[in-house]
Parts: sequence; C-alpha cells; structure tokens
Amino acid sequence: MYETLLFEVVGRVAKISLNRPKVYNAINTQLGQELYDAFKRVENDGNIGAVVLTGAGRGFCSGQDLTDRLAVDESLRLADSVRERYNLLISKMRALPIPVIAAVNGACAGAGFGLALACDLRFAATDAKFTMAFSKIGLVPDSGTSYFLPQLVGVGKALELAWTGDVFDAAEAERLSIVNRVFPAESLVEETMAFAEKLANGPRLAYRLTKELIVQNFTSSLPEALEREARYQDVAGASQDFREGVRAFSEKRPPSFQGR
Ligand code: T3D
Repeated sequence: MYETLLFEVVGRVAKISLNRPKVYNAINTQLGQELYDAFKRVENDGNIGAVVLTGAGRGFCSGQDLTDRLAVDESLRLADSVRERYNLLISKMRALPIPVIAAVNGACAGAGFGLALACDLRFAATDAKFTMAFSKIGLVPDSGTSYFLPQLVGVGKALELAWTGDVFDAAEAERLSIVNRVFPAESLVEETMAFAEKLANGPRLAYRLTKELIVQNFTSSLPEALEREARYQDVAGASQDFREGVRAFSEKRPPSFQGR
C-alpha cells in the first residue's frame, strides 16, 4: 500500500518503518504524506493499542530530503512546507490516544529528530546518533523540536544543541533524558515491540488519560493540574479496569484489563 514506508500490525502494535534507506529515510513529499496517512490509519483502528516508529537500514530519519531543496527558487516558502507537512505530522502523532514509541535505530536529524521527540518514549540503539542539524544548513528548529527538546533537557542545553548542531550518541541522549532506554542494535526493535505490546494490553483507558494529564499539566498551573487529576481519576475510577485491578490485587493474581 505504501512505497516509502512499511506498515504492519503485530499483535496489537502497529510498526511503522520509514523506508528510504539510501538517504537515511529523509522525508520527501511522498514519505510525508504516507506517514500522515499511516498515523490516520492507526487512529481509526480501535484494535491497535500502541505504535512503534523506526527506520529501515542504517538511519532512523535524516529530516527533510535536502535533494528537494537544491534547486530552491524564489517561490519556495518554507512556512508552507513546515505547516503543511511537519506541523500536521507532529500534531497528528501527539494527538494519538495510545503510546507511540520511537525505536531510533540510527541517524536521527532535523525533522527526523522532531519525529522522535513527538513520540511518547524513545528507545535507541547503542550506535544511534542524534543532531538538531538545522543550524548547519542555516535554518531554525522546526517539527516541534523547539518545543519538546527544552522540556527534556532544559533551555540552556536545548540552545546549545540547536546552535551547534553537534552530533551526539545514544549514551549521551540517555544521559540527557532524550531517550528512555538503549539497546544493542540487533535487539532494539524486538525489545521495543515487546514493550509496546505490554502497553497495548494494559489498562488502555488509564494510559490514555495519563498521557493527556502529563502533556496538558506540563503547561498548566498547579490548581488546574490538580483539578484535571481529580476529573480524570473520576473517569478512571468508573472503569471496569479499575474494578478488575482491585479485584486482582486482593486475589493475588495478575489483572486482565479490557481497556474500558
Ligand atoms: O525544507 C523544509 O521543508 C523545511 C523543513 C526542514 C526540516 C529539516 O529536517 S531541516 C534538516 C535536514 N536534515 C539535515 O540537515 C541532516 C543532513 N544529514 C546529515 O547531517 C548526515 O547525513 C547525518 C548526521 C544524518 C548522518 O551522517 P553520516 O555521516 O552517518 O551519513 P551521510 O554519509 O552523511 O549520509 C548517508 C547518505 O544519506 C548520504 O548519501 P550518499 O552519499 O551515500 O549517496 C547522504 O547524502 C544521505 N542523506 C543524509 N541526510 C540526507 C540525505 N539525503 C537527503 N536529505 C537528507 N536530509
């Protein structure tokens, strides 16, 4: 169905592999459109409980395909590309009500870094490498990187990484809390898929509400955050999963959650 990515559903997990390996999965118009479509497909499939985003070959994603920018003429307005491609993609990913995990298998740059940061969690291969990249070609951060990166590393470090465009490895990314876990390259995708499958079979209603809480409360006042917690706990507390969780605890057995 797609030409620039691979889409498969394994158990309850959608695995999306960007598939332009010769250019480290750089994003051209077709890949941008197909990726957006793949996320819409996930959104509309109630059986999918988690998403893993990874890259085919040696790269995760090297950002905007720069060969498309070689013949820049005066009519090119990057705001159009940013709004119509990257902003739509990042917003769609962020709005997915299920866990989205990046398995960063290799080079991760520019808008590719933005895709990884828009995921809820990031697992990386030991030999993955990261760079903001934008300043190296005279651009400013986009694809949500100016929003997500300071949340993870603080304003000073985000500015340093954005200004220098320095390339850093997975160990440094883990130290900076940009990635959650690091695995040997050969087991990265398998480990990420197993983790995603576990989440996909968890208390999905509570997970969805938790994602909304943590994302929204990050930019809320304390009174707003506390009130949102109370409202969401009301919803979670009325779920069958809550009843099952408490029953399972008292019966000393693992819970069997239904996601409602
Ligand atoms: O324009 C707009 O719409 C605005 C939005 C912009 C969003 C952005 O993403 S701007 C940032 C664009 N991305 C970059 O500037 C990153 C460019 N790539 C790199 O800096 C390096 O390739 C990496 C650090 C990612 C990896 O370095 P390395 O040494 O491991 O690999 P390499 O040899 O540079 O790349 C491997 C191949 O992929 C190579 O092709 P070749 O020589 O083997 O035929 C290289 O040209 C190609 N490649 C890598 N990145 C891109 C690319 N081809 C097209 N576009 C790329 N972004």
